[in-house]
Amino acid sequence: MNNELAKVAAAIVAPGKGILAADESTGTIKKRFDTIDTVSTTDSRRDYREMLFRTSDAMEKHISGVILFDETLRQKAADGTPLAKVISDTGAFPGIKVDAGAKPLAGRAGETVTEGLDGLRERVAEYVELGAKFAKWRAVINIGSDGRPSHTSIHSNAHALARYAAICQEGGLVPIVEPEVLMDGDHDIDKCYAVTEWALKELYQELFYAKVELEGTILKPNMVISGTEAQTRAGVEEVAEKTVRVLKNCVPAAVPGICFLSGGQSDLEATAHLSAMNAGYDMPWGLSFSYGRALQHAALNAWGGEASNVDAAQAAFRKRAHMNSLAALGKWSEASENE
Ligand code: 5MM
Repeated sequence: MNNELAKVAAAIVAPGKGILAADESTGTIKKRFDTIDTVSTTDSRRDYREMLFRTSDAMEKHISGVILFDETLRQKAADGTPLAKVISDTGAFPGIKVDAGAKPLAGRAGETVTEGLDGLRERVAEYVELGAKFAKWRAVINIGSDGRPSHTSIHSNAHALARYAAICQEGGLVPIVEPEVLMDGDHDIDKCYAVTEWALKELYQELFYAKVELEGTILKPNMVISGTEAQTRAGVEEVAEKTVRVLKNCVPAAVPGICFLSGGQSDLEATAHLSAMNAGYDMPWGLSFSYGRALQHAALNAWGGEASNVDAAQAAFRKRAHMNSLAALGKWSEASENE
């Protein structure tokens, strides 16, 4: 077992800590900036992300790792300090998204397979030089009444995740494996359970075949949740119970940590669900967050692209980081939001 990888993975899920997912690709961050009427440029992306990484109290106390896009890992703060150093100075690990995105899966309309394995060994070596300690690869699984997901989608994505994870471990990065079952659709929570179970069973089978050491990995899954257009929506306790049940059925205890994506849940839903799981269940792994939107949404809106709003935006980020830290400890309640 590679002890260094195991140490980093364990530190990512230290009690009350979780990950800030700030790895939006250029297209996605433009969409986010469009919502606040801000032009996405190299500098505006740098200013926004630097503002988050320099949020005192949030980073040091609640954030163990930050997932970056390639551009950000190479960028310097306004004062010339590499952004990776700004992050590591707070005690958090810089991480890197290494996939090249979800691309159409030939022969399977509406489904994708995540690409990016070509040249990955060489990129991992460079990212280690640039200071990254962990990596992330996101697979996207769609649910649809037209037979989605197909076995091809589940299998191809799990296979790619396992090949990515093995290359990362060989090169010295902790792989975060992210098989995201999307919330999009009118399916109920039990359909989400069934598809999540299938995706996770296939993933751990492929990780085994690829000889990935589970102690040096982190899982980033979706929660088991109703589709966004579902006629009835499962409540917090049902989401917590079914999510913990599927994870206990599929994820070996050797995995040190599970950090959820937020997937389009509201900020409060993402926090409430995580807290209910940690408060109500004994689990063999650390259970925390790796949120993008649910950590950044309030801060992005408060910032609005204006330097004069930096204090308000940092206060908004600090608050969501604190609330999700409480949730990772199972200590959040609605009252916490007003304290
Ligand atoms: C932050 O968004 C990440 C990058 O998305 P694109 O590759 O589409 O630009 C995304 O992978 C993210 O890390 C996860 O989906 C979790 O983010 P959310 O917003 O679902 O918590």
